[in-house]
Amino acid sequence: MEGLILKGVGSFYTVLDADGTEHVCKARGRFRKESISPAPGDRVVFTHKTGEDGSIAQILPRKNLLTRPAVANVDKLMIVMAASVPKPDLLLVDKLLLQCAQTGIVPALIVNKCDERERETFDAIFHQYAASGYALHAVSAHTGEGLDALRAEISGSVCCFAGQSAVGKSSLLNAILPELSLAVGGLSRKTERGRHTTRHAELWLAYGGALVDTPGFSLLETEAIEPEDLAALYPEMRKHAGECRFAQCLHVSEPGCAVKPLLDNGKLSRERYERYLLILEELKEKRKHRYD
Ligand SMILES: Nc1nc2c(ncn2[C@@H]2O[C@H](COP(=O)(O)OP(=O)(O)OP(=O)(O)O)[C@@H](O)[C@H]2O)c(=O)[nH]1
Ligand SMILES: [Mg+2]
Ligand SMILES: [Zn+2]
Repeated sequence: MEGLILKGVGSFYTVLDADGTEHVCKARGRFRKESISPAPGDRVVFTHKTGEDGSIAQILPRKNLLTRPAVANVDKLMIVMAASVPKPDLLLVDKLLLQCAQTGIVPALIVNKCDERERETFDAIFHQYAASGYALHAVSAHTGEGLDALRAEISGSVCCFAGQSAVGKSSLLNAILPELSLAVGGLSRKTERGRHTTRHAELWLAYGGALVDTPGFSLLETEAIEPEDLAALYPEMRKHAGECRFAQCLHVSEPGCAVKPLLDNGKLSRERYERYLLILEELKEKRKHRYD
């Protein structure tokens, strides 16, 4: 029979069948040998007998796979940040956006805790991503601000919520789906960081699709990016890259570059460009080591 994995704890998986019944299943040893593990979001073939644990026999082909934690077949990645604390890590946000661009997962930027927005943090996020064209939502799990727009955004797709610990991913899911009562944590007063309240990725069917809560960051399993290909993964740079004098322009200091001038007319955020340069250096370093 075919089913959908909702969650996995240890070596036990909860599989939902077409009738809406949940079955606890173990994965067959074969998967471990092939070093592939079933993940929430996987469509699987499984067998079961009354009174016994079921058994996952086959994982159907995947569209994509997020890792740390593993989630399969994701349509949209909701990248959640806080408008107050913890302070957003925009380098990580940019890296997640790049991985989405590589894999075709549609990202949306969600700025939560807008009820206690700190002007600088909030404005920085909106200014730096305005030119990218990515969906950008200001929300509050506590007051309900922006949640209707967020519901419309997630409708009909498998949406994975990712982002630093304590930005309010679980709180948002609780607010969107009143029947959920996910555990919500707090910030350590000393470090202003979260404590990883959510331990496992878990999937809930909702709004004609599914919502996935995750602990902390999900990084995608993607191919290495060649430095020359990096800018094409930024929507606001891609639009102009063909206008540079050199086809291989990295938009650093080449003459006749059509991308760098965008900084002066506000069509490219300076902060996001500075982080582009950092990532570009990282990719060049990585390539050096790959061919060492
Ligand atoms: N002011 C305010 N606080 C919020 C909001 N949403 C969540 N919080 C608080 O932020 C803290 C962390 O919330 P969680 O929902 O546990 O955060 P999380 O992203 O799921 O964290 P992990 O599971 O550790 O990854 C809790 O103290 C929440 O009450 C909000 O909209 N406004
Ligand atoms: Mg959580
Ligand atoms: Zn250029």
